[in-house]
Amino acid sequence: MSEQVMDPDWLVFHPNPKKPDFKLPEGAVDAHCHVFGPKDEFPFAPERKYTPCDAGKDKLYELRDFLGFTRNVIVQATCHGKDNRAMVDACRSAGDLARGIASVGPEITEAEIAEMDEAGVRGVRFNFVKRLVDATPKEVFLSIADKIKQFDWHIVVYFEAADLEELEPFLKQLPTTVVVDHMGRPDVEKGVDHPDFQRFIRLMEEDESIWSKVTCPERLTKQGAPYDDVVPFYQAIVERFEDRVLWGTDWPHPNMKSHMPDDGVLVDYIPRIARTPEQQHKLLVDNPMRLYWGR
Ligand code: 0GY
Repeated sequence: MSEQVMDPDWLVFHPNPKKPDFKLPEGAVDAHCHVFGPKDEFPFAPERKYTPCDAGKDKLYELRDFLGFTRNVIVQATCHGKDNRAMVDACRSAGDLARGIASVGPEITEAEIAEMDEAGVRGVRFNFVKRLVDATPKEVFLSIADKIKQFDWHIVVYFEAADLEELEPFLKQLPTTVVVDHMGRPDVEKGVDHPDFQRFIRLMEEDESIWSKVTCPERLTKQGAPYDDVVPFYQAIVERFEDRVLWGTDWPHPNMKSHMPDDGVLVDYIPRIARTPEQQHKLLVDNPMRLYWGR
């Protein structure tokens, strides 16, 4: 897959989102978003599983300002593989207003980690979603974890609900804070009480180093907007673990096939995830600031 041509079924991010009615607290962080290219400057990786549209830092920061966010955490997207240049460039050009999560291999050196740290990177992502990446052996992930822990970085993991049972011992073994993307992607049709989601809740109860992103209703919903079917899942997590949750737009929404969400509508959904102003402040300001700007 070397040609840098957008996939024919690719949905491009919303061209003109609504201005949110929900007023974000001062200093709010969009703690899960990506940059794609632009491909002429930062080509997509040969091993990628999809070829997206361009969605560079300028567009991301325009959206940040329009929605009322102050800061971003930019997660390396799989279409860039382990070439972190687009993400690092975006972090550097935002000054202190962006942090990054990288994808790296076991060959990463301390000097390379230190250089990314200086640019604002604060962690690595381990991806277990089979449609996005080829599998990486757990020993390889553990060796990466061992290298990054000295930098006080943490680990973001992306997996699907059915895989948690197999992954649980590995997650407990990781030596840093572990942030789970999109609550481990529960199957919302199965309900909050299903053993797969209960396993995730139990894991967070047992292991205080595990955090959750309460993100992506547009990905998890089976009913579509206004995403009523996902609300109980968010509330189950936020009510129990309000000090260990993060929120982000997921702009530019890779691999959305059903519809492209309006980012302003996603911001307006936040009060259904975190119901009180105190919970909203923790979710959008205190928690991401502690994890990403704490030093
Ligand atoms: C997400 C979700 C997806 C993709 C990626 O890095 C990526 O390619 O994260 C997805 O397709 O579910 O978290 O943005």
